[in-house]
Amino acid sequence: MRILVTGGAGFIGANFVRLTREVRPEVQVTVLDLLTYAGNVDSIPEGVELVTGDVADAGVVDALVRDADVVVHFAAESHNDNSLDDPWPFVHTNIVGTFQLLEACRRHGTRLHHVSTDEVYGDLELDDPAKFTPDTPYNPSSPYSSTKAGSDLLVRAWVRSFGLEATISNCSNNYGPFQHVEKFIPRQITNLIDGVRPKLYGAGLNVRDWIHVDDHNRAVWTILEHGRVGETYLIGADGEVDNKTVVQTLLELMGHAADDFEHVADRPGHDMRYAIDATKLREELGWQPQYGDFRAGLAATIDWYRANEDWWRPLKDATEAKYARLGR
Ligand code: NAD
Ligand code: TDX
Repeated sequence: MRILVTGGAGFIGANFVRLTREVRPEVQVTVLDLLTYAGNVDSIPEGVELVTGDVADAGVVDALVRDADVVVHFAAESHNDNSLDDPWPFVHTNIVGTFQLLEACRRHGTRLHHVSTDEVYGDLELDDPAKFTPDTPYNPSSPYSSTKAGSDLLVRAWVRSFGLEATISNCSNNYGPFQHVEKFIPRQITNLIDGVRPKLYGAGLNVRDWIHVDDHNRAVWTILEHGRVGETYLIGADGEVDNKTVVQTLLELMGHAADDFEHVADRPGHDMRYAIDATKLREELGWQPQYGDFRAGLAATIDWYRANEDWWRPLKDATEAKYARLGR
């Protein structure tokens, strides 16, 4: 099998390539990645073919899709704070890029798996007993989540109108190695390594449904192998935790007092809570998460950032300069 992985130099895509080498060594992997600020060649294991190019470039995409049996589409602009600062790259990559990929898959009759997010469903109240299901109406809040929602709708339309063989997954917040230091957990770990206090947006009551990146990527493989074409699968591991508790756990694991953090300005339009009901994935396809213990997963992630300072150090100053400009 020849598989094209878009965004394979980013956090989840690179972990997907690494997992694939481990669990499906016979699969031939090609990565298409623009190597934006979020892409890092050092995240891709040796021996994997990397094509540096734009998923919105029809010519590049057509040639790669023609040679692939399956496409897994991770490439995206992925950070909410950036989308509030400058939305255009999100429209370009998430909407136009997905469109070009869909057209190439249509021309060549290629199977596509589209990787998306739970943020397309908007947010939930803290005391709402509900979780997101595949029937929850789309209600995105930010330029990031609205462009991801738009890309999902394009995929659905290409399935229905053109018979494209595609599946979609919407996953909750991922953590693990190789995540950019702009994101919540790596930002606080690397701040603490640098002797800087963690920064909590607003009161820190917002809840995210954390899943280890390998559990996400194993679910993607499960959907590729057993998922029904045209279906949407929600991926989540029942990992709801509020941001303040995440920061306090990191502080404790790294040997600091539980109140050694600071509150900073809140994110505009900040979604309150995400929560995934993954019953369909669990019952129809038999997937189960392997990382049940979030605290242990955080400890392993801290160890990874401590051991891999060469990987994140070059990103840190520019990231914090951007946050200083945004007042966060
Ligand atoms: P990331 O920002 O770490 O990586 C994105 C990758 O895409 C980078 O390597 C970047 O260089 C590449 N890229 C950006 N624009 C491109 C373009 N025009 N052409 C080719 N490559 C381009 O993101 P991530 O956290 O790894 O997220 C991967 C996917 O998973 C995204 O589609 C995201 O919406 C989705 N997702 C992420 C999470 C999460 O918690 N991080 C949760 C659910 C879904
Ligand atoms: O310094 C911070 N302090 C803080 O309190 C940062 C960077 C974030 N936060 C808060 C905001 C969120 O409530 O932490 C939470 C997580 O923030 P992010 O890491 O920016 O993730 P989020 O906005 O929840 O989106 C993530 O999950 C869904 C990914 O970035 C998306 O790509 C994915 O679709």
